[in-house]
Amino acid sequence: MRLHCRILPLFLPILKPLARQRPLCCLPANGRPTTAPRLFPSSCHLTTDVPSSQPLVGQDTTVKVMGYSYPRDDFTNVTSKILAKVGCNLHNQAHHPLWLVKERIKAHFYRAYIMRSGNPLFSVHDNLSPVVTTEQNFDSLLIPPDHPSRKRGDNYYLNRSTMLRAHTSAHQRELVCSGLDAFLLAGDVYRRDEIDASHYPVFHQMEGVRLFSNHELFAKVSSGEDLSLFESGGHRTPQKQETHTLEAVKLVEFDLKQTLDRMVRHLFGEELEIRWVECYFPFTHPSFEMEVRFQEDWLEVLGCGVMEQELVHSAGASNKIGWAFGLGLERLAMVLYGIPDIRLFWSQDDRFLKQFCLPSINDPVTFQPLSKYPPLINDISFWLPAEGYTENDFYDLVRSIGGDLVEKVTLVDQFTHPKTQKHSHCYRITYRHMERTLTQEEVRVLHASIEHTAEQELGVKGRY
Ligand SMILES: *[C@@H]1O[C@H](CO)[C@@H](O)[C@H](O)[C@H]1NC(C)=O
Ligand SMILES: CC(=O)N[C@H]1CO[C@H](CO)[C@@H](O)[C@@H]1O
Repeated sequence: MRLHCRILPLFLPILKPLARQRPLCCLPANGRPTTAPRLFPSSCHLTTDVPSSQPLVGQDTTVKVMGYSYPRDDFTNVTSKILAKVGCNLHNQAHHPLWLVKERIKAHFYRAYIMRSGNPLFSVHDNLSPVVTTEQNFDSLLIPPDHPSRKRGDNYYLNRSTMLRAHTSAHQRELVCSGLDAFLLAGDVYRRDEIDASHYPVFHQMEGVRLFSNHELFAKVSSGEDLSLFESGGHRTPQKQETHTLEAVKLVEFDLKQTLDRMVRHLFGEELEIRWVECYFPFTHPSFEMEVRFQEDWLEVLGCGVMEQELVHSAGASNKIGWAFGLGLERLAMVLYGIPDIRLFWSQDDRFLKQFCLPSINDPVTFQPLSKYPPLINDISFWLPAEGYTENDFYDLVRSIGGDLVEKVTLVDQFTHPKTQKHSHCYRITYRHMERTLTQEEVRVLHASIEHTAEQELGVKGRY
């Protein structure tokens, strides 16, 4: 345990190396998948039920999540549809494509980085609660109090000081604090967002952190004992932070890029074209994004950088320097397995899941599309209230009522009335069920409920 840190409750199971895991194949001789015990609530599936008339968390004075009640306040904006996803942990569901990507990354790190004792260097944490304080999610990462990423419109708050984490980086400081120098962390993250084939308000991330002492970093450099990690009186430049020496930063940056290069080549193959783009994060400097060449395009797959020393210092590891990276598991799985729509990850359809029951996690597989059932498309137009309306509020409301039956919502038209100066929006909602054909009647009921609730909750005035 590091000095100066509050002691972490030991809810961080250190997972066993891969060799101890149960066999990977879930296809017995007769070719039918064994039904895994359903450990998660039915709301973890694609939502197929009829619309509920009370879409938003009701008038309760508390919000219940994972067996704990949080008093509501003026910041609370989590919906019951979102709360129902907490605890699903798709990344821990054996043979799920998100689990496959996580396991492949884990196996790679376990095999490629071994300590002298023979144990894996990186520990893996994939069971931390997604309920975090705003302090963890923002302040611990040096995100300023007025930073736009804190907006209520972009996050799910339980109350003013508690939220569903918006990124796995929310745990960096506490894990470093608990004494870890090298770890991977996977988990579900939550963001209010638009709705389409690549955006879903719940997704999964994997985070990696590695810290070095003076000795560890310079061990391979001749006369390395004369070099140091830190200097006083230095300046912040595009290459480095004020407290770091340039030689230390360059070695950390090299190790970071080499580690991630090896990881993505392990996933995509040696031939992969990779490029690094400089970018900005409040909690790393210098910072980079990795892009890979995929189907004629450059695709951003992860963000990373040299950890801000202030963060490392506040976690009680002042004598070390480190790197951190974060990646989206859905993004990687969609590319690796050719999965076209992010909502498919929530499918419990055997025709989807069965395709990922591979004898070995490294076996290549390309998703074969389920037959697509026809969409039903309905428009909704309304006058906006004079103030206080945001598009994300409407997306969230549609998601709350329509659940996964909503494939897409697009703003197709907007105009301002020349006389009254009132604004009007028209949205096109595409409804589609992944597993059967929707009826006009089902969609009519849903659509009417969206119209009605939008008037009640958002103060809009229907134009139908
Ligand atoms: C939010 O809820 C938590 C847990 O009940 C509580 O400890 C905290 O004080 C609440 N925050 C605010 C600002 O009320
Ligand atoms: C359900 C709920 O209260 N949602 C709110 C979440 O936060 C946004 C932004 O402030 C509000 O507009 C929503 O009404």
